[in-house]
Amino acid sequence: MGSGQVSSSGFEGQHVTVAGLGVSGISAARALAGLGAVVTVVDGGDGETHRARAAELEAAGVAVRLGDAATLPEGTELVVTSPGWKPQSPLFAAAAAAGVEVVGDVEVAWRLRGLGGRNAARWLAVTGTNGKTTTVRMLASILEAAGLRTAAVGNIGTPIIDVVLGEQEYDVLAVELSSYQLHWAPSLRAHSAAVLNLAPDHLDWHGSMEAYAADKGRIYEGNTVACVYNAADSATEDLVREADVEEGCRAIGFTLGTPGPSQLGVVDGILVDRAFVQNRQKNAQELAEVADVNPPAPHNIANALAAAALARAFGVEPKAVRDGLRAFRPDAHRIEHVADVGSVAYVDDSKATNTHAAEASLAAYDPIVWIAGGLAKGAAFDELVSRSARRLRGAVLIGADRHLIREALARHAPEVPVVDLDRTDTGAMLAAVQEAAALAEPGDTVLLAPACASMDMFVNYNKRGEAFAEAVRALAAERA
Ligand code: UMA
Repeated sequence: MGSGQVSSSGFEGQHVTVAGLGVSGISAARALAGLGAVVTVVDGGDGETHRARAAELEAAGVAVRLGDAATLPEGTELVVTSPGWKPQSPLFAAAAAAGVEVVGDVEVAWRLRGLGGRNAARWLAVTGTNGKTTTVRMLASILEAAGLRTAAVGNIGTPIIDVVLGEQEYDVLAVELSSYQLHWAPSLRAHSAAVLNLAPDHLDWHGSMEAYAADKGRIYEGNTVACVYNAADSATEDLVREADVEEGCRAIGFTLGTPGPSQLGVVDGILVDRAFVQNRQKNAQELAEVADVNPPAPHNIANALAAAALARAFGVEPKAVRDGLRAFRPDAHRIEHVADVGSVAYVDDSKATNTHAAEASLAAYDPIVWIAGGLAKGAAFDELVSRSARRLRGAVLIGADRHLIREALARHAPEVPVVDLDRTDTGAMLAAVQEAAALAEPGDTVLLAPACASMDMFVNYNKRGEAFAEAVRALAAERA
């Protein structure tokens, strides 16, 4: 960081409290201390990991207070929160009482953007209940294919402050934003943004579906070129209508059917653009073939169309859309075929952390032995279970909130055999796979699609997926 930046950031000498000692809190604390702020990090945790992280930050001149997430440090002038902290947290009530502003790390990144003349790259932003990580990665792949300097950042795991303040220069950023991050980023103004879909999720954090939708809708505020919505999900279009955008910014829909004017869609196996073409009443531009999308499942084609719309809004040529989609490789743990053991397929969709995502993967197989459960985050399971019931051979339930799924199964699929694993330790996955194998018949699919978050049993959904794959390998070895 050059001294020019330090003198112009506005943070020097400011007393900043950073809430959270996780990925975003560490990034924010380091960056703000580097800009001359007087930083204190607070965190409710006080375990070994927290202490190790605290020691590292303290060595970098940051004060850390563990084990108390409620008291506002004396003299705080600004609170920078990590996304996971609920708005009702006592720390924020204390901040409000003291007249202290609370913002998120994304807001800080937005305010620092272009500081010292660097990294004023425009942001193409993506949110939605499901598909955002895939879409952002597809978008980055397309932008790269167009020869642009870009990165996939944000909720995907790379703290955006690090990118904005980093040494590397970018032309444009593909930014994944969660509803939490959007809640705490009031002045964010993306070049263009997409809301992929809206289904109940994180209701414990937001308090209601309305509040969740309103936070998602913030992504469209101040867009300059395009607000991209899902034509099959009217709630996303409603959010565009409600947004206050720059003069001339357009609403662009994506659809798995034939696109109308100002839409991208699919005609005879071809992804076509009727939005960013001359005379869109009559013309359509071919972008890629459905077969270029990896994997070409319906929800993923929708993701590809949203990514293509954002890239086209940024001026990317059709050929780069095709090349970028072809070069894209999907994430691990997203409907990933792990192995066949006997004549049973084992599929890992650990990434299905909510009911909407689980429903998409349950729709893809028949018959299924379903491994589900974890942290429900305020969700209800009746719709998911009633829609999927006829495809279920059996269910194996794990995790803290498994009783909610068990009750929904009892209501809507009483004939489906259920194994309720009364344990939340990491080793429970091995037992779950064994139980699922016992229920499965030749030709079935054992599908890990938890419909819940993983943090009651695992560090994250990657670790949950890895535990599943390991258990499947153990099963294969046992049966070899
Ligand atoms: N903590 C408290 N009190 C609280 C809540 C948390 O003290 O009330 C502390 C915890 O002890 C922990 C820290 O805060 O030390 C964790 O903060 P965090 O939960 O905000 O997590 P980070 O490690 O900072 O990661 C966050 C995102 N996590 C969440 O939004 C929950 C990551 O998204 C993101 O990749 C990262 O910032 C970088 O931007 C993860 C996620 O699960 C992947 N996102 C949700 C999703 O995609 O559904 C929204």
